[in-house]
Amino acid sequence: MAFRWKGDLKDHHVTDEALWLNRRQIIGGAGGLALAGLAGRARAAEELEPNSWEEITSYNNYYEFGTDKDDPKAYADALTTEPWSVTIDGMVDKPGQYALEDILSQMTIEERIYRFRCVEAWSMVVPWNGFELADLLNMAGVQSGAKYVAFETVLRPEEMRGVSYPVLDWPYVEGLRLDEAMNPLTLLATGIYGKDIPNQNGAPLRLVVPWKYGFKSIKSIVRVTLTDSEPPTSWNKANPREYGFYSNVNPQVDHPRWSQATERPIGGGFFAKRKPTLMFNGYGEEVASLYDGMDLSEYF
Ligand SMILES: Nc1nc2c(c(=O)[nH]1)N[C@H]1C(S)=C(S)[C@@H](COP(=O)(O)O)O[C@H]1N2
Ligand SMILES: [Mo]
Repeated sequence: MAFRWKGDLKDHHVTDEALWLNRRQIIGGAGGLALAGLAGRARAAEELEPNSWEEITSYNNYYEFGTDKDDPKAYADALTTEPWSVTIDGMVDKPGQYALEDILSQMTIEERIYRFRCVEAWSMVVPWNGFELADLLNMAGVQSGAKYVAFETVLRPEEMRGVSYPVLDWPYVEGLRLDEAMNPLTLLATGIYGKDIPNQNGAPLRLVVPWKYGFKSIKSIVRVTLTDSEPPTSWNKANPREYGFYSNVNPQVDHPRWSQATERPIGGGFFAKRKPTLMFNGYGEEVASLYDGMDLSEYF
């Protein structure tokens, strides 16, 4: 079913977190998980307590706007996100430049509450709105030889003050194996708390892969390419010893400079009790089989 997200949003006046919480309570009380106008999906993660809008939108990583956690909120507004189009190319039946509006008119927007865990050992819980990456790939028609999906962030030096510094090799790029990309947990997010996704979180379209570290969730995507070889990824290029292609959340594999066994939930205060990190960020039941037979300390 087609769902015109932006139009519906304005109609429903979903303006803040309090309203969102209230709406969930009402719907929860009626005994259903499905949200009004949204196809809901029962997940253990739905029971997580989400972080506040303020926390989710003011402690960010988006190096195109600076390397400090508060830079994206301060500077990402400079990015023009309308109009927006995404080039889908490589091993697909229908390559081309797709207007985001046209893509959205064919996608079903859902709400998914996912654990989000960063490699620097902090974590949040985010109520995303988005659609399954698999739906976009199926729309473009994946050819039989394709094995990987490569993603690219927009590169606009005149709007992105951080790209004049060579902290990463711009544009930011990421990749997934095709089966990871097709997994129903993998989302392309367009919103948070029922509102349009703010620029600092990757407007208008960003990847969310809940069993992987945060840096896999590439922001402001302009290109999706199907390939038969493993694509380069920004953090792996910058430091291959510290960041692998897979980047699955794994408490047993430490980052060379810090332990990955526990995490600090954002919002609990800096001295809040650290929590043990869960294998695959708690999504093992859904994704562990993707890695059967692989040595995850080698393929980290
Ligand atoms: N284009 C781009 N995407 C990016 C990044 C970036 O610097 N540039 N940072 C990554 C990292 S390291 C993290 S932890 C997450 C942060 O997402 P959030 O700000 O929505 O929490 O975005 C990822 N996506
Ligand atoms: Mo990160």
